[in-house]
Amino acid sequence: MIEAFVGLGSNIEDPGKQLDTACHRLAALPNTQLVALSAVYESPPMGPPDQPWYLNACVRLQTTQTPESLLGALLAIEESMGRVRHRRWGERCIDLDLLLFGDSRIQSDRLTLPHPGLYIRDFVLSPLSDLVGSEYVMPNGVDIGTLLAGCTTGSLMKRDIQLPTVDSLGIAP
Ligand code: A4P
Ligand code: MG
Repeated sequence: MIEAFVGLGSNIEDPGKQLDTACHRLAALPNTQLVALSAVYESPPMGPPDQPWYLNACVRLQTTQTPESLLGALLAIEESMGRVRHRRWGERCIDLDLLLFGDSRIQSDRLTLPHPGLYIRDFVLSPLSDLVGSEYVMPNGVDIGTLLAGCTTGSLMKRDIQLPTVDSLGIAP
């Protein structure tokens, strides 16, 4: 089993509900267990400012899939949830980013690992920190706490939105 982390984001069509639905679909992936979920965070959009604020979260998976097959599964979930690509960094009902896949480093047309935005986005680092702790050392050799201190936006807020529990997803580790 390889450990993988997936970042979830949504800013249209009831974002809290979208994150909930995505968690259920991630938990149903073949050869994969969803073992932990972060809190939910809200932040202003990175990118075009004329779009709603985002909700973000992160989940921890254990999987025997390959990175490429897991990415394909994430894109299939996005499609099944009706994602339409409008513009770069634009509004989306669901975005599923493969943040880390074990210690894989990949740079291909289709997949970059670790995810290129990982080290500089508080809306990715804070939920990830919920799952691994702020002292966790990232593949670039820097711990999450230090990376978070270097993020400039400072507008991230934890929201009182409950994602499903691992038990309620029916797949207790
Ligand atoms: N791709 C390559 N590597 C990966 C990976 N590690 N995980 C490729 C996921 N996908 C990866 O993705 C385009 C292609 O990236 C995929 O087909 C896949 O083959 P996309 O989701 O269609 O494109 P995008 O999301 O519009 O662009 P980009 O640059 O991936 O944006 P991000 O990084 O996903 O950021 N503001 C806030 N506050 N919170 C957010 O979550 N998200 C974004 C999008 C913009 N602003 C935001 C947020
Ligand atoms: Mg994406």
